[in-house]
Amino acid sequence: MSLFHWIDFPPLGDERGSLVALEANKTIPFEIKRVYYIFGTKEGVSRGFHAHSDLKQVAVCVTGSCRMVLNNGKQKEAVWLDSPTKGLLIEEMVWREMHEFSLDCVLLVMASEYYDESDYIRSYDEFIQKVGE
Ligand code: T46
Repeated sequence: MSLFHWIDFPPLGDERGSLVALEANKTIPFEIKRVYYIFGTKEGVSRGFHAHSDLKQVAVCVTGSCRMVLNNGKQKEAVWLDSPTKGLLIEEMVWREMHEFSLDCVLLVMASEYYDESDYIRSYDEFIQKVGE
């Protein structure tokens, strides 16, 4: 199971500024069923601490930055999300934690499935057991 892939979003800029267009099954490699965004995260607060059994997501910091730590049970890597033209593709069975949100951070996430709490694995011990199966 791969940890993550970066997707470069082509900036459609002109003299007025920049624009990014994201299309399902094109720029984003799945049918987008849900979009959510995280903003106003308080200083020093971390989020995430879970994996998903069956969910693909692309996350992009449209403003500001945060650090994401990804772990598939075999490898662990930290990446900075700090560009509105770089999306992070995270597939299923990857433990994720988000730290060091800048005060202006807006983390936009496109998801391949509707919200389903039963898809979350919120216990790290359970996650390690499942990836070992
Ligand atoms: C993820 C990371 C990057 C909903 O009702 N609908 C939704 O679509 C979402 C995403 C959340 N919620 C509810 C569930 C909780 O009561 O919103 C509350 C906060 O969610 P959570 O604690 O899971 O938020 P994060 O920031 O820890 O994780 C989120 C996503 O849930 C998760 O899928 O990969 O961002």
